[in-house]
Amino acid sequence: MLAACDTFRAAAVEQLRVWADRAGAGFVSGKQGADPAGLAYEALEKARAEKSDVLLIDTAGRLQNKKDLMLELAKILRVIRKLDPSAPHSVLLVLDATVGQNAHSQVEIFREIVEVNGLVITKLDGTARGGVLVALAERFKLPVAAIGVGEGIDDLRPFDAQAFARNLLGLEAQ
Ligand SMILES: Nc1nc2c(ncn2[C@@H]2O[C@H](COP(=O)(O)OP(=O)(O)OP(=O)(O)O)[C@@H](O)[C@H]2O)c(=O)[nH]1
Ligand SMILES: [Mg+2]
Repeated sequence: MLAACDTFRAAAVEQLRVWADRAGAGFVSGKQGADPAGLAYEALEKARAEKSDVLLIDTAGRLQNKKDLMLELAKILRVIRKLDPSAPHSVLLVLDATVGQNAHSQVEIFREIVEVNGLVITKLDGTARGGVLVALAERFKLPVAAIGVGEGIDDLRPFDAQAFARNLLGLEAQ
């Protein structure tokens, strides 16, 4: 099930609804501007009631220097823990590879607010900056959960270190 907790950006909900439909997943959304934490709580209740295997809570993109938005992220965690103290079972930080070295400060600051335990690096198709992933892995010891190499449904791929390293060096896939 997908929960559209980016209630901030106007098109975010409809965009996610399309992906939920394509993937055959359940979908939970609220009004624009609704409290993301309250919505996440409702989504977790619904996912449990419907016995969904996985609930993905999509939160709004934010710059790490926006204090209120960072605190909002912490609130989402506090609120869903009222239903399940062990939630969330995974916190993935999605980084756009085109930001290059700026990714370091993003990971650093997000980790102070929430327990990030995996990275997703997108837009590796459009950049020669994929090397930042190596630096992040080395520095933060965070697993890379997935990489994005395009806009299609199959373009969010599991990360394969060997294949990624060969590609980075311009070697053929094995
Ligand atoms: N080429 C390419 N485009 C991508 C990739 N991942 C996402 N996009 C496109 O980038 C745009 C933004 O993607 P979103 O998924 O909305 O990004 P987001 O991280 O949710 O953005 P915010 O929530 O607004 O911060 C969309 O048009 C996507 O189709 C990728 O790996 N490669
Ligand atoms: Mg988004």
